Amino acid sequence: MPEDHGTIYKPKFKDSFSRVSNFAIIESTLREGEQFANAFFDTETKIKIAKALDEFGVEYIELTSPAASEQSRSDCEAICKLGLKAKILTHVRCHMDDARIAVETGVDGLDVVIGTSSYLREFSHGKDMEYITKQAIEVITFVKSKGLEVRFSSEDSFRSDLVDLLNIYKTVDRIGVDRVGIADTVGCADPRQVYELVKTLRGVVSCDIECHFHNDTGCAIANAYAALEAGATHIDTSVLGIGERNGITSLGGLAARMYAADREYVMGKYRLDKLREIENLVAEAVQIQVPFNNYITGYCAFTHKAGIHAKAILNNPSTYEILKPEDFGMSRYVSIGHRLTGWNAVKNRVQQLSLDLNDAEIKAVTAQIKDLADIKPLGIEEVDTLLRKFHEKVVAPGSPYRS
Ligand code: HCA
Ligand code: CU
Repeated sequence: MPEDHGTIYKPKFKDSFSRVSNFAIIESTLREGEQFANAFFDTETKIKIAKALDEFGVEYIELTSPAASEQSRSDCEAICKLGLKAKILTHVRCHMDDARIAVETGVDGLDVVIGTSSYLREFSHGKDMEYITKQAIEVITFVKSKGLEVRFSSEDSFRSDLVDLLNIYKTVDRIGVDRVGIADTVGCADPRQVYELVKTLRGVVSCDIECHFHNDTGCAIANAYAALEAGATHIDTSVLGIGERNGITSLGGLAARMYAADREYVMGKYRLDKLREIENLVAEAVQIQVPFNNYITGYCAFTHKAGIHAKAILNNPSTYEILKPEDFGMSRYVSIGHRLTGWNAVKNRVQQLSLDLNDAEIKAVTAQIKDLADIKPLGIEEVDTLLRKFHEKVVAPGSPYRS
């Protein structure tokens, strides 16, 4: 077992559902998210997003490199001055020029990255492993000498040579790096590969392990979970998953996944009820809609439709809900104006409207709803009107329904 260097790696194999406890979020909306096609964050928007993420409780906020542009540098300084609880990191190339600029901004740490895959070595920076290792040592030693936290990560880790990777991680661990990072830059990895790589790495380094997953093939959340199961300690996220191409692990998706694994731990750490507000803020800033099927906040995330589901949900929501909507400041909706509806769901609406109908009458009006909904679905107002009219007829003197 790696020794504890005062980092957050503290394995707790209580049971199969709490193996993943003890993780931190490195929220990268203001770095990876800036690489999203639509993104342009002015200073005010960056500050609003940083404050909202801080309120949510993310442990780290990662910012675009101050070497990227003059505005990026001054925005980075401005965010450092906000006095947030979250630690502020900036993401820089593994290069002394960038590191020198970054350490002067007031950040708590640097996330340093360099490409180690054969593609990147050949088509991007053109450097060999010996050169990369030398440069990594120089940059890490420099950042540590300034008293700042430093992470070293390899871009495109899953297409890098395993021996090269483990060697460089061992070296940087030995010289006191705080975290090593694995990045699935192209979104090619699957959960099993992730588990194996992180498990292997866990056996050779004693520092924390950060993971970064792109979502090109839809595995970004599952990969993050597999990484935590294998001993990773930090996961990179962005709000709504925005990032390069189709993005990375989303903050809300990771929150949902981790909540399902250990609700108390996740609720104790994060203000889950703030998620919707943060997502709306970012969606508006980058001019997109929150997707209909988004984790937790998608418009139908807590809508139950089929009669059988509705009946069980009304008896006990856990029957068909792994996430409790109220924990996220959301509410459940039982949809009844359609051909799949059932009388139990209609009965619930009748009770909400305080209409006096018995079970036989509710079954009769349910049949009417189904007949009409076979032609077109009904909105809730239409259903309510129908229920009220039915009720009027039922209670009218001489009604055939009640004798
Ligand atoms: C990129 C860089 C990065 C870096 C990830 C990391 C990636 O290609 O834009 O620092 O861990 O996906 O490799 O976002
Ligand atoms: Cu990335």
